[in-house]
Amino acid sequence: MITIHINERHKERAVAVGLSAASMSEAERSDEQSMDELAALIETAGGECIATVMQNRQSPDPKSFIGEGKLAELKQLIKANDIELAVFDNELPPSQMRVLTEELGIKVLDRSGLILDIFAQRAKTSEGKLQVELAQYEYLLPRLTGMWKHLVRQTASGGASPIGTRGPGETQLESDRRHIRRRISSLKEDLAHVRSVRSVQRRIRERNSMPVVAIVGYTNAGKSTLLNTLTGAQIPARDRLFETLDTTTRKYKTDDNRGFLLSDTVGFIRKLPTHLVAAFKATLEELTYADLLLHVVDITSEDMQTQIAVVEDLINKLGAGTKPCLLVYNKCDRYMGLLPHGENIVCVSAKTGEGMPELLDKIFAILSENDHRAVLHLPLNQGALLDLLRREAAVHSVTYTEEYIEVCVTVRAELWSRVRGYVADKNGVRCDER
Ligand SMILES: Nc1nc2c(ncn2[C@@H]2O[C@H](COP(=O)(O)OP(=O)(O)OP(=O)(O)O)[C@@H](O)[C@H]2O)c(=O)[nH]1
Ligand SMILES: [Mg+2]
Repeated sequence: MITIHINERHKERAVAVGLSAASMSEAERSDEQSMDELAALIETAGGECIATVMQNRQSPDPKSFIGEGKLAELKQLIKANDIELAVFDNELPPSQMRVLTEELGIKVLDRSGLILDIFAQRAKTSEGKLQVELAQYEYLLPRLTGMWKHLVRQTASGGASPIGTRGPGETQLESDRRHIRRRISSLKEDLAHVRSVRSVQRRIRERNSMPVVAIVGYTNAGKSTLLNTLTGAQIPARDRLFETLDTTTRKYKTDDNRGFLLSDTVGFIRKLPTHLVAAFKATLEELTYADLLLHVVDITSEDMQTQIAVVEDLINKLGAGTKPCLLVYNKCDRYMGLLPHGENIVCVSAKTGEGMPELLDKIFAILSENDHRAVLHLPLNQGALLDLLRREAAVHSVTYTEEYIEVCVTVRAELWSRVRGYVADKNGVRCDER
């Protein structure tokens, strides 16, 4: 007899629970869309969403959050379906999470905990790992008493560990809060170091005077696909939430030396744990230094307007609200409806390449708003400056005379101060359009 062994990883059976209470802010309430998204998050984390339970109340029950009756119903459902994990769509206060864990007798996570778990699973670079670990500890600190005892059993990381158990291991968690506080401050120091390395890189970049364009957007909108299409990068792009956690930057350059640096960033989602936003600030700092943001929107998503609002809110929170921004409606190849249009709007398909020329035109139009086009008369001994212009600016023509080198050039504002002293007499030659 031949036995075929299929190595199938056990998928934890989960129930998604959501509360919509009148006393909650609109963003905190659960609705059908946020529950669908929660189910997708459960799958992303490696679980299986077996059932969904929703509850409406005036305000959360101070003890059991969803109320006694609903709790009893949930218990039954869990028993009847061998459910091992309950995930709440709302952020659970530590005391209610403790009560729910005891009452239900299974693992209880909230949306923040689940997202943190996914991030822990995905973080690859040392910076990403530091950021996630910091966010996890800050999330855990107020929740230490009791509830994590049976949750966090073994050691950190590893793709096969149950949902909610990746990250800080048992030995660390069993030690006292002081230890965790110490760890938090050492993680913060490490991240500060990462930040200083970044600012050095940024200064080098500024000297190069390449403008920076940052791609932002809701998770799964197609940000990485766009970067890949424009620059030939090969970042994994998949139909999964939070595929990308690290910022990747690539150069886009035209034949005539115009170009920009294009950065892909971590996707946003509604109810993103505050600790995670704070921890990812170093990565997302890229946004505040960008010359232009491309806000990528999945036009096929039923939830598009909320997604746009969530991303805009986070852009504002990160201090990049005043940046020039293009709204890039993506996945137009799969959309049959009326396409939006407007000055700062482009409709594209990152997958088929449709709309890329128009997108690039708009990018260059915004980036070149502060450009200077001029005729320079460089002294003959300024060959090095001419070399710099050839590398960093768009040189339209070069003519050598006996007294000077005449250069017709378009330069970015950053480089202008280096060359403005050489601008030819106003009555001199004009720098004609090519
Ligand atoms: N039909 C279609 N699918 C697209 C398009 N752009 C991206 N996709 C698909 O959408 C899914 C998500 O794409 P990604 O590029 O990984 O999205 P992302 O915004 O980087 O996602 P995260 O990194 O998870 O935040 C993938 O399955 C892509 O193939 C498009 O223009 N048309
Ligand atoms: Mg991505």
